[in-house]
Amino acid sequence: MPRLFHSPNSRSSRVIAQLMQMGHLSDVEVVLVDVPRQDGGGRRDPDNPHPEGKVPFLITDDGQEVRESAAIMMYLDELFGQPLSPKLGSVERGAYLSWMTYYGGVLEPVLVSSVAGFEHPAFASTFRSMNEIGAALERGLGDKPFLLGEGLSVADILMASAFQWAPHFMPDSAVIKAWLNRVGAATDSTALQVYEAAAMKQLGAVEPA
Ligand SMILES: N[C@@H](CCC(=O)N[C@@H](CS)C(=O)NCC(=O)O)C(=O)O
Repeated sequence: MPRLFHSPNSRSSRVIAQLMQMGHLSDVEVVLVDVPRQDGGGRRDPDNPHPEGKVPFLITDDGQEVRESAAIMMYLDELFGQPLSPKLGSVERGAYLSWMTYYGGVLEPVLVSSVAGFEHPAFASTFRSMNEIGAALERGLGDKPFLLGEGLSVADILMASAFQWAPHFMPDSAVIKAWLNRVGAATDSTALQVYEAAAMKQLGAVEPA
């Protein structure tokens, strides 16, 4: 069974959301680990094998290490028969790969720099800004309910997670807000919250006094 290193209410929560959506949460061993939190709480967990102590982190059945949310989400989707992504050779495949790499290559750095209030010409010329991200999402969505068409995909779960984490940086766009609402409605946020609350409690219980 693959082992997923997860810390509740963190970037690994979207992997839990994906596994729930696919109905395969019980097919992965979820190992709860602590991480340092923005509020000064938490700690680097010695039980987390990620070389920098981050989550999510996946160890496959063959002992291979997979890092980065997008890679882990694509790996797990493929492992369980691609219920949440277009198959190889299908027309949406290019858009799917684009969104999955756009997340880590552009959205995450731009969002974090916005949250940090960091500005630099070299940064802006490399990644652009939240304005371009808003435009890319509006253009990508067009009239479609989800990024790749009629159905929810891991691209929606990953891209939307950024704005679920930082709602105040959500582009001021009716199209994007409606999409985020659709992603929320298509996923079971209550089940995730219940899972995360229990995980938080469990994690607290294993922390040293
Ligand atoms: N780009 C990475 C980011 C991973 C990341 O920064 N995770 C945070 C959790 S929200 C973490 O583990 N922080 C702990 C630390 O920085 O030590 C991904 O999406 O997988």
